[in-house]
Amino acid sequence: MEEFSKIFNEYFALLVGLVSQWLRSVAALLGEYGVPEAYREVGALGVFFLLVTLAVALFILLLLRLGRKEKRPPKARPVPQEAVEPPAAAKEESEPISAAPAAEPAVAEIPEVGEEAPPSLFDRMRAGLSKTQNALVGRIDALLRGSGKIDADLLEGLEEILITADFGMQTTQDLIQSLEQRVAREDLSVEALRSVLQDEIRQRLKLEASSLDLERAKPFVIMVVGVNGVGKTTTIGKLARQFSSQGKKVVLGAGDTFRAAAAEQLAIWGERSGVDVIRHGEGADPAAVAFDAAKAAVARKADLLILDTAGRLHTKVNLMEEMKKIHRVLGREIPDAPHETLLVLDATTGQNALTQARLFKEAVNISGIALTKLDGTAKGGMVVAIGAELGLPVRYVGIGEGVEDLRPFDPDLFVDALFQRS
Ligand SMILES: Nc1nc2c(ncn2[C@@H]2O[C@H](COP(=O)(O)OP(=O)(O)OP(=O)(O)O)[C@@H](O)[C@H]2O)c(=O)[nH]1
Ligand SMILES: [Mg+2]
Repeated sequence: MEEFSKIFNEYFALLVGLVSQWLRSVAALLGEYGVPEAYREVGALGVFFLLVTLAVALFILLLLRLGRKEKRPPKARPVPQEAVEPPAAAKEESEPISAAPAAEPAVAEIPEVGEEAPPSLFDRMRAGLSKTQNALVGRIDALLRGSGKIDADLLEGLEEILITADFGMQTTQDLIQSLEQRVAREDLSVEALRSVLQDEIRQRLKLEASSLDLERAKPFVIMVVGVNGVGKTTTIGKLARQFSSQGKKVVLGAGDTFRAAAAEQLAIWGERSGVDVIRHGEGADPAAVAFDAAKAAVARKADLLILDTAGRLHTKVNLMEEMKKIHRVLGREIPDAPHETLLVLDATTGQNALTQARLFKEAVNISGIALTKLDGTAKGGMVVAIGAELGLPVRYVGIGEGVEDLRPFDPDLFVDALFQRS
C-alpha cells in the first residue's frame, strides 16, 4: 500500500508539473497575442478547463454510442436479389391503344427478407390490398358507424363507395339490389350488413375464379396478351420462376419483337430461373418466334410454354391481327394451343382495363385474366367488376413486385384480407 501511494504521489507530481508547464506555455502564447500580464494565467486556466470539458463530453458521447450499438439486434441477412427485372428500355412513341400508363419496366427489387419468418400469404395479401382496404372498407366502416339503422341513405352511401372503388356500375347495382332484398327479408343490424356485403362479394368472386389446370396438356401453352406496360413480361417472369421452382420444365417465347429490349428483359428472367428463352432479333415476325418456341417446347419435352407478346404496335389493327396470327400458329403446332390466353390488366387503370379487355376479347379467345398492380391502387373493386362484367375468370392477381407477389386468385383470401379489421 505504501509502495502504491508512493508511485501515485510521483505520478501526480509529474502530472501537476506537466499541467503547470503547459499553463505557462499557454500564458506565454497569450502574452505574444497581446494579452495583459494580469489576465494571462486566468486565460490559460480557462483554456485548460475548456479543453478538459470538451474531452469529457466526447468521452461520454463515445460511451453512449457504444452502449446503443450493443443493444441493437443483429442485422437480418439479406437474401440474394434473384428476381431483378431488367432495365427499362426506351419505348417508341406510337401509342395505338395504350390505355395503360406508360409504366417503364424498371428494376423491380425483391423485398429484402430477413431471418424472421416470411410474411404469411394472408399478411402479404393484406399489405398488397392496403390502399383498397383504406378507401373501401375504411369508408364503409365509417358509414356504418355513423348510421344507427339500415335505410335508403345508408344504401346510397354504400353504392357511392362501391362505385368509387371501381366495382363498376353493373356490379354495384347488383350488389346493392341483393342487399336490399336481404334487408327486406331479414331484420339485419348495421353490423350484420357488413358481413352480408362480404358474403355477396365473395359469392360473385367464386363464380369467376378458377385456377389453371396445367395437367390438361403437355406442353401446356399460355399466350400472354395485353397493352403496353400492364405487366405482361413481369408476370411471365414470375410465373416461370414459380413453376420451375415447383419442378416443371418451362420454355419462354419472346414474342414481343417490337422493342429490342423486350426479349432481353425476358431473357434475364429466364436466366435467373434457369428457363430456356426462345428469341429472335428486333423486328422479327412474332409468329415465327411462336413457331420456334412451340417446336422447342415439344422437342425439349417442356411441361409449359409461355409466350410473351407485344403491347403496342403501329396501329391497333396491326396488334390485333398479330395476336390472331400467333394464336393460329400455336394451334397448328400443338393441338388445342394456346390452352390459355391470359390477358394481363393493370388494376390502376380502373375502368379502362375493361375497355382493353373487350378489345382483346374480340380478337382472340381470352380465357383468363391476370390483374396486376393491385398494390398500387385503391380501386381493388376491379377484381369483382372484371369477373362479373366480362364473364372471365381471374387467374392471378399481382400485389407487388416480388416474385411471390403474383398469386393464384383466391376469393376467400382476397375478401378476408380486404375486410379484416386491424
Ligand atoms: N407494384 C407492382 N408493379 C408491377 C406489378 N406487375 C408488374 N409491375 C411493374 O409494371 C412495370 C411494367 O411491367 P412489364 O412486365 O414490363 O409490362 P409489359 O406489359 O411487359 O410492358 P410492354 O413490354 O411495354 O408491353 C414494371 O415496372 C413491373 O415491375 C404488380 O403486381 N405490382
Ligand atoms: Mg413486355
